[in-house]
Amino acid sequence: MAPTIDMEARFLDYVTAENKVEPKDWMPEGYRKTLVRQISQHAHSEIVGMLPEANWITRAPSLRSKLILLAKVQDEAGHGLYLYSAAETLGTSRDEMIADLHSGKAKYSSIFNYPTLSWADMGAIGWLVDGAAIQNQVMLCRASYGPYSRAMVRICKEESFHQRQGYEIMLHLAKGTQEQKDMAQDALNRWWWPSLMMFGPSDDNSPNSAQSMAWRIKRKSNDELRQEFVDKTVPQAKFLGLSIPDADLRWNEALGQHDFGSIDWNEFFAVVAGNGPCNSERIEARRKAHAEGAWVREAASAYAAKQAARRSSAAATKPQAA
Ligand code: BYC
Repeated sequence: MAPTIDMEARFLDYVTAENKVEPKDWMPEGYRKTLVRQISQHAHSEIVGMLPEANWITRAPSLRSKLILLAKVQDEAGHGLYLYSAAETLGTSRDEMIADLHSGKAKYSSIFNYPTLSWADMGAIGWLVDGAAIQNQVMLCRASYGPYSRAMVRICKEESFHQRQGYEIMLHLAKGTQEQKDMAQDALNRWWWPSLMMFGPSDDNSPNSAQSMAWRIKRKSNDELRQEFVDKTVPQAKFLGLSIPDADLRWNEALGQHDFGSIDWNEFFAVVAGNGPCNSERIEARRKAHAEGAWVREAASAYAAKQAARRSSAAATKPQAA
């Protein structure tokens, strides 16, 4: 049935009244496409995001930190799986989504284009990257699409643990020797601006925001969330005794928030266009892992087919009740 203007208007009223949309409900094609784009990009980010952290599992400085990092990286895999499942409810297959990541058609978060050069980067990622992710994702727990919002509730709980894990590493280093403090400062210097870029382009340059907010997918704008993140993170850096690498950062009494310097949008758009420093390495690692996992997918499908055949032959031979 072709959608009518009336159906679109009723849909808008429905989501404006804070009702959840479920997979079998009618929805505008643009709503479906926006969700597939955003949720699959989010899923890809979780999976690609495992790579820079996995780089440090074998080099974690203690058994305790190794176990925690391992658990965190496994959590990211889980987040990717909840999100791929949520996107599948919109009628897109996981194979299609993964093929789009591997071909470069689908994006993943710009932040995972940067290399992890020292152990302090594990702290900076947890503190800043997971901190930015929580800032953005708490609003997504109220997204109008039911499967996405429910996946986000669990993801946010785990992200809070990740953020604390990162802050603990930073605290340890910042209160340690001068060399450790320098490592922590260097990590903050390198991750600060890319973390601010995670929130996406500024509001006047964000083509999807207005419609996504009208549909109650996004609940706050990119700039609003970025500002909240800066205001929350500045006192945390102060507590660590580290300096945020921004000469223009200062408290604005009149506005009750921090002013901060301008983001290098040329760098952001270059990364998003596929020219990030680690993009080819990340995509190559994902392609390789997918190819090497083919036998697992084949074995799982063969097992599922065998179980289904057993169930149907058992049903056929079961004596019928009189
Ligand atoms: N990176 O109109 P806009 C994590 C794209 S995982 C790359 O504002 P929208 C973690 C955007 O897709 C964190 N691309 O878009 C994992 C759009 O592209 P199209 C991931 C970006 O969607 C492991 C274009 O730019 N979080 O935390 O309204 C370990 C215009 O932007 C980025 C999510 O995915 C970017 N940073 O708003 C540790 C959250 N920003 O139209 C941690 C869910 C923008 O050409 N996503 N683009 O396809 C969202 O909330 C929204 O999609 C965004 C962007 C706020 C990111």
